[in-house]
Amino acid sequence: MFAGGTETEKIRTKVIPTYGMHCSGCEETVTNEVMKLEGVKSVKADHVNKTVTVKYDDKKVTLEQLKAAIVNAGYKLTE
Ligand SMILES: [Cu+2]
Repeated sequence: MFAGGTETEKIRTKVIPTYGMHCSGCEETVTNEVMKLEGVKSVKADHVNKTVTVKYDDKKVTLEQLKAAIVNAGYKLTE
């Protein structure tokens, strides 16, 4: 176990169902858009499973902002 982790930074992992991705190009588009947000640690878009998995610091960015970025990239959160 690492020492030195701070309690002020709280990393959450959220799997967001995302529709409209058809290829790795789409995954890249979504990833780039979500990565622009401050506090986002990593993004893994998966067009086969229709999910975007985001690791983020919930003190810096909200789930709503993550969802807005996905919509902004041109994809949908519901079928
Ligand atoms: Cu595509």
